[in-house]
Amino acid sequence: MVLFFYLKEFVIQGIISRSESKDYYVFSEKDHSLIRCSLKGKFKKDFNLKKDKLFNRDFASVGDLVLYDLNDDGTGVIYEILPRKNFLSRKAIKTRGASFRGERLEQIIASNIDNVFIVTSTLEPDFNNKTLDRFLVACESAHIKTNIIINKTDLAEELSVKAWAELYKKIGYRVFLTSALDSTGVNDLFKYLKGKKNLFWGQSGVGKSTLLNLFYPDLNLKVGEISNYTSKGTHTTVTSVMIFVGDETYIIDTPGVREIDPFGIRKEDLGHYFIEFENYMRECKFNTCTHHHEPGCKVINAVEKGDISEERYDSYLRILETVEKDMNF
Ligand SMILES: Nc1nc2c(ncn2[C@@H]2O[C@H](COP(=O)(O)OP(=O)(O)O)[C@@H](O)[C@H]2O)c(=O)[nH]1
Ligand SMILES: [Mg+2]
Ligand SMILES: [Zn+2]
Repeated sequence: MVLFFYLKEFVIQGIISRSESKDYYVFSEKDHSLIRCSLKGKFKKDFNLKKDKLFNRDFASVGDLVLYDLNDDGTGVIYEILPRKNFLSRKAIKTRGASFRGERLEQIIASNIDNVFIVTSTLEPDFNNKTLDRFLVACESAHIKTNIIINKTDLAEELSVKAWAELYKKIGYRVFLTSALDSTGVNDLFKYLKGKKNLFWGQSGVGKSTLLNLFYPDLNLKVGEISNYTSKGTHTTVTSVMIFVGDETYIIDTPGVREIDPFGIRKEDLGHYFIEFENYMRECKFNTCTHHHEPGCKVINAVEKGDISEERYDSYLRILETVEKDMNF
């Protein structure tokens, strides 16, 4: 018993802020300084068993609560990753030699998140509801509180996206209309970040980093990073970065992506992640209904009556086509 208490004194907990090749930078619980850590050998042993490169990156993710020991030189060794409250992921992009048996692997974006903000823009890039819905499905399947930002309102002459904003509000999402250029709507958004771990996600170029720099001028996040490909066309492993901004508040900026595929979703479960389908789905004749063609489908019925938007249903059908592709259940 005495020994137990003695050891407990030396347990140091932290949160992974970012990874860089084999190193993980961990916020120390005490003062939020960043400690460069390596992973203890036992994790690597597990990795070798998988014989797969991508698993290496996904062992520990940004946002993970970890326990680590300090070395004399101030670096650390992570010896335990605590269970995740949640984690956000996507299908990993196809990388030659990265997968075995041909399936697409899961890439974790971050874990232990309180709020996701899916950032879109009115123009440059054009607002794309299908892309937004793919991001929403990924968030809903991770059971994380999800919000929508439509940025660059200064570019849209008369707010062409207003109908979209109304649609998503009606479904139940909080929708923020912002312009990082003239600061429209940003104060309202700012209030929701306090005391939470907030992840900003969305296509590249929509203004994630610009918005975050506006909230926290000290951040100096790089703006205009179009993709995670270098000028030579090679893929660089840019990952998410978690930053502590004071007041128990953290933000996670994510690297540029063009599209995402939600990971690990079965056809019969997809409807749950279109949150307005939920009430109708319960009444479908078959409990394995995929709301595609089945007789007695109440979702199809609601689309016909105009209670579910055709655009959302159309998105649903498109994702349904691809959701189990390359999967290995
Ligand atoms: N007009 C306008 N441009 C913006 C706005 N927000 C960001 N931008 C520009 O959009 C480009 C991409 O911004 P960035 O923050 O790097 O996007 P990210 O890839 O989502 O992080 C940059 O040139 C920004 O200056 C906005 O509200 N209005
Ligand atoms: Mg960015
Ligand atoms: Zn149905």
